[in-house]
Amino acid sequence: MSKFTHLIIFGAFLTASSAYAAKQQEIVEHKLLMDHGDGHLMDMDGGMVMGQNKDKLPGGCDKISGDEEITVRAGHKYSKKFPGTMFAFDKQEWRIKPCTRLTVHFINEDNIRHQWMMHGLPKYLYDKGMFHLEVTGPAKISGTLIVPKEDKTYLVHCDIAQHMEKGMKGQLVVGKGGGTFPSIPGLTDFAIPDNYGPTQIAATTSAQPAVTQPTAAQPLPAPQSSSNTGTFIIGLALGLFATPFAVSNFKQRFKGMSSKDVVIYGANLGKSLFDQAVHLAISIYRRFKK
Ligand SMILES: [Cu+2]
Repeated sequence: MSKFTHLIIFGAFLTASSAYAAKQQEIVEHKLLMDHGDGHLMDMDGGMVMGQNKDKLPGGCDKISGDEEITVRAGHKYSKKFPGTMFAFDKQEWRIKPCTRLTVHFINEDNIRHQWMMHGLPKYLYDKGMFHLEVTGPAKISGTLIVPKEDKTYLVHCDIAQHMEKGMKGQLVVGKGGGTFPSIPGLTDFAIPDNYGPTQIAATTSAQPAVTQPTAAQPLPAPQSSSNTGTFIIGLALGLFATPFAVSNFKQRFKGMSSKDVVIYGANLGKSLFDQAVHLAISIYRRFKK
């Protein structure tokens, strides 16, 4: 075989193997994290744990009641069952007994950054009341915390801009829980409901105000077909008034130009004016045809 044939075979092999690798989308596990103290761990590849706590007991817990592990998956594909969302966790609620030592394995399946961020923890144990896992995917990262004794519902979300608003939101319920959060996909009511129902379409076509819809969900009225023509006429009028100024401008502009350049310039200007005139004629014709 010639050198050239070898090269082609090698190239084909490379293409096939890289395509296979892309299809597999291997989950990288971030295990070797550097401990920065106060439960803050990170590595140079963007893996981060904040609020790690394996041994400090929250107030009221005599001992760790038990060890639990949950695996949370994050990705665009989990949002598909929730209309109007773009991102989601595979589950929207986790239930844990008080004083449990909880290890969260967070698997980000997207090729972007996601977080599993829990809020409302006691600040004497958790900086800013947060426990937080973060990684650029596809990757896996794990962290551990001890949940307090009180019955409480904790907000969990991804804090990357717009990810929570687009669906990456859930809640961790300790004991019986307490309180609810709005807009958790499939779980709680939306703070601002989206509307994909037929009433919306009916309201738009009949141009009658939909009484039942909140104002925030109201669509803008469809632009009137005549408004374009109106704008154009105003523009044309302005253009005519401005012509004397334009002429003096042109005189200065043509200084030093050869006659050929002036002719080309004029031809281009003439063409654009002609196009506009045609456009005007067509819109006027359409208007009267109705
Ligand atoms: Cu995210």
